[in-house]
Amino acid sequence: MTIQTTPTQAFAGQRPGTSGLRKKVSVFLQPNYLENFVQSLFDVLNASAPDGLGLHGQTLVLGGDGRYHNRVAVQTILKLAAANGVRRVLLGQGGILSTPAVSAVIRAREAFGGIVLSASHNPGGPDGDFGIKYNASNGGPATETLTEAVYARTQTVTQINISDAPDLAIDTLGVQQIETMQVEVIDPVADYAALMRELFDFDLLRGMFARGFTMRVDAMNAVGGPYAKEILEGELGAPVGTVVNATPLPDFGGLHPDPNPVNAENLISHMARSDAPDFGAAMDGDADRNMVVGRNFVVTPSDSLALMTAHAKLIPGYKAGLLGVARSMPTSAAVDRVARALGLPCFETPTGWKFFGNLLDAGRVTLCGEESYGTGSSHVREKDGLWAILFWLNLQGATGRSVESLVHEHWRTYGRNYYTRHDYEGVAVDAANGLMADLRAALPGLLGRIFGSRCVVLADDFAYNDPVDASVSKAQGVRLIFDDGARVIFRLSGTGTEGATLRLYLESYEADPARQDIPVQSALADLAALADQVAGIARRTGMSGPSVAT
Ligand code: VG1
Ligand code: CO
Repeated sequence: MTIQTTPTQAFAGQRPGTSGLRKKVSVFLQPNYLENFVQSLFDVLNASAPDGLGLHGQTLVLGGDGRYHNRVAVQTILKLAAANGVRRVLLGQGGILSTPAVSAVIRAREAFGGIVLSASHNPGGPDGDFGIKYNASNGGPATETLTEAVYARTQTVTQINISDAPDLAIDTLGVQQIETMQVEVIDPVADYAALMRELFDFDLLRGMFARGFTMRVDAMNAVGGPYAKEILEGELGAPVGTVVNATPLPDFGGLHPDPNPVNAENLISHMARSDAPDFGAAMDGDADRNMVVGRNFVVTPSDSLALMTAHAKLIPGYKAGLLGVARSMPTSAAVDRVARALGLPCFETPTGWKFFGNLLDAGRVTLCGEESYGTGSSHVREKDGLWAILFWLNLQGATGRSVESLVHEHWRTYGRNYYTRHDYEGVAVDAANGLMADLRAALPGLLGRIFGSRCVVLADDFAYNDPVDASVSKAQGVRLIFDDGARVIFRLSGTGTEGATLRLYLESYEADPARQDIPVQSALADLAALADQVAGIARRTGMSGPSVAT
C-alpha cells in the first residue's frame, strides 16, 4: 500500500451548519465530495495545531449512526487519515458510535478529536441525508472558528492525500495497521456505559426493574438501540423487549428518527393505552436527542431541563449541586425560574450544542438543554439521549413518583411555561430569507407595540457574546418578548437539506394552577396568530399552517 496524491476541485456549499455538513446522500456520493471535506479538515487541523505537529502522532475517534453510506465513508476516512499523519484511529465496531459516545471516547482516551458520521434526526437511506461533523479534544462540536476555517479550505483545496490500501475489517475488535497508522476497533458501548455507571444509581435502577417497573424505549431503528439494550436490558435487568426498534438500520426502517410526538407517534399511542408501561422514551438517529413520556403525557424538552435542574441533587452524579445551567435562546424560560430560585447562574446561548462547550469547559455550567429534545451535562460535550432517559428513570426511582406527577408538581411550584415549536418545512429559500429580512427591518417599530393585552418589551435579533472566549455570534434569531413573559421567536433551520425551514417558537407563562392544563396549541393560538400578523407567514410561504407542530 502507498499514499497517493490526487488532484481535486472545490465543491460549492461545503459550509457546516448548526451541526456539521449535512447533504443528500446523492450529493455525498459525488466523486471526491467526502474526500474534499475531510482533506480540508485535516489540512486545517495540521496547520492549526499549536505544537506545529498537527495530527502527527495524534489519535482520532471515528464512528457514526449506521445510516446509509456510513460503512463506505468510514473506509474512505481511514485511508485519508492514514495519508495525513494521524497515528491512531479508535473506530467504533462496524463503524458505529453514537454522538454522545464519540464525545465520551474522546474524553476518556484523551484523543485529539473525533469524526461523527451522522445527519442526526434527518431521514436516512439512499434518498435520505448523510452528514459529517468534527469534535475537538474536549469531546464537543468544533467551534464556528474551526468550521469556518474548514469551509474556507474546501474552497481552495487542490489535492487529496489518500492511501490505496484495501478496506479494513471494521467488524472485528482489535488492532490493524494501514500505512503507519493503527486502527483499533473498539466496543462502541463500553466507555459510554462506564460513564453512566458513575453518574446514576444503578443499584436503585436494578431494584426498580426487579420490582416490576415497566418501560418502553423506542430507538427508532437508529444507533441508540445497542446502547439502550446493553445498559437497560443487559446491565439493569429490564425485561427483553423494553427497547424496541433496537437494531440500527441504514434507512432507519423508513422511520424519521426524530423523537417528537409527531415522528415517534408509535410510542405516543403506546403510552396512551390502558396497559401502558410506567415510562416511555425515544432517541434520534445519533442518540443525542431524547423524548420523555409518561402515561399519556409528553414532557416538553424545556420542562425536562427545568425539572432536571430542580432535582439534580437526587442523582448521584450531581449530588454536590450544579455550577450553573444553560439553555439555547429559543428554549423556554422554565429553567430560568428554577435557576433563580436556586441561586444558579443561567446562560442563554444560540441554537446548537457547540455554544455550550466553552461554558462547560470553563466550569460555569453543569446542565444544558435545547427545546429540540436535547439535554445533556458536563459528563460529555454533546447532548445525550440515553443519559437523559437514565436521569428521568433515576429521578422516578429516587422520588417514587411518576413522570406526570413530577411535572404537575413542578408547574404548581414554578408556574407553567406553555411552549410549542411550529416548523414550516420546504419553504422556498427566497421567501424564507425575505421573511426574516423584513422582520429584522421591522424590529424598531415593534418595540412598545401593543397586541391585545400584551406589550412588546424587547424586539431584537439575538446576538451572543461568549463570556469565555469573547467571540460574538450575530443574527441568531428574531425575538419578540412581551411584558407578561410571553415570547415569539423566528429563525431559519441550519440542519435541513431541502429548501428552507422556518422555525417559529411560541411561549407563554401561566402561574395560576387552575389554568395550567389547557391543551398547548390552544393556549398558544393567540401568539401563533400574532406571529402570522407580524411576519406574514401564511402569505409568504403559501402554507396555511405549520408542517409540524410539537
Ligand atoms: C436543530 C435544532 C437544534 C439542534 C440541531 C442539531 O437545528 O433546532 O436545537 O442543536 O438541530 O441537533 P436547526 O438549525 O435545524 O434548528 V441534532 O440531534 O440534528 O445534531
Ligand atoms: Co441528533
